[in-house]
Amino acid sequence: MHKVDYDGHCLFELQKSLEPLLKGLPQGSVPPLVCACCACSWGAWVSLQRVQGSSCTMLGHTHKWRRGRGYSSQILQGMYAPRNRLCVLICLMCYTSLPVGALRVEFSQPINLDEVARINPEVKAGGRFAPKDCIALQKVAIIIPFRNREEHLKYWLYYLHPVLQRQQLDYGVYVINQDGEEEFNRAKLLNIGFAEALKEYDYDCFVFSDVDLIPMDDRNTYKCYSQPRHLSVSMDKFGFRLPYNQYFGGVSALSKEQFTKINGFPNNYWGWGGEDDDIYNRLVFKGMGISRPDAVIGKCRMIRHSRDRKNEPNPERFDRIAHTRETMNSDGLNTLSYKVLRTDKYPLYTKITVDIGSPKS
Ligand SMILES: [Mn+2]
Repeated sequence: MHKVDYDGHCLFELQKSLEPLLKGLPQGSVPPLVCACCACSWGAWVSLQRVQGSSCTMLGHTHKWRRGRGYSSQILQGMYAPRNRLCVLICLMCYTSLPVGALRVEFSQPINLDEVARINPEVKAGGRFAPKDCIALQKVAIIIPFRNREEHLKYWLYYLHPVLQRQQLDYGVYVINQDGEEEFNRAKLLNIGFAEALKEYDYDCFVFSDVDLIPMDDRNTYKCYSQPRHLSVSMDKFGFRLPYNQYFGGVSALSKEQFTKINGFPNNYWGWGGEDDDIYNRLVFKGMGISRPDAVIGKCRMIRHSRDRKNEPNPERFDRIAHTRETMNSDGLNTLSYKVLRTDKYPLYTKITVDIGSPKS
């Protein structure tokens, strides 16, 4: 089967759509070539064109062809237009809009989640989505460590669901809620998210996101790369720059393979700070490097807030970071223990409330 990859996000089953078109071709026609993918918002699925020099003649199309804005002759020339041959122009997801670039992100209006669900009708219970008309290249679980940040979560859902759909991901949103009053443990919650999401679906990519970080450009794709990905590279909080080169906090993406290779994240960073540097060390010790979007695409906003109660800076963090190499094999996925207290499937996310124990246990 021919498969076409549009910007790495979605596979389109070309053969099926083409069959009726190919049947109508005159005898002795040269086999068609796939010559372009277009980001279209103009109504055609697949069209068959004869390319002669710089001009294209449309020979047929699957349905609802409408010659709209951005007609494709220049796209054809730019990409792959052999002379005098038939050419198949493919429009993917014609009824879904694709990423648009810079987004306006602000936090002044209160968000009503019923309204957010209403404007995202394709998002299924528990915050699941998959494109209807093509096969997403990655199955992405988005893991959000959480406690008492309902207002931030509303903004996250309001901004991210439309973005993730435009990115054509097969995704699910998992909010991992730490029960009780113990110090917050971000990295352990992320480990739990990994384990719990995998019980539900065969995810191959995991995006770990703080609840208060919103991308300002939807070309910052929430998917995995050949190297672990750091997505929140230019945060407003840090003057839209990386605070330091090794910084891996905020939003990151690891494939299932990358995550298991480092034995997951540490379970024993209680309170604020350090766990992201430990994760960075783990990646480096396993021979991996960090991939990042550029500083424009990587812009994001953090919702301003005061320090949470029970998330004080962890005084042990510097000592722990200094020993990642010795501790990473005996602290992580292989020693993860917790108890799920309840699972709630809301229209826009799955909330898993967990007892994660305490530093002494
Ligand atoms: Mn924050």
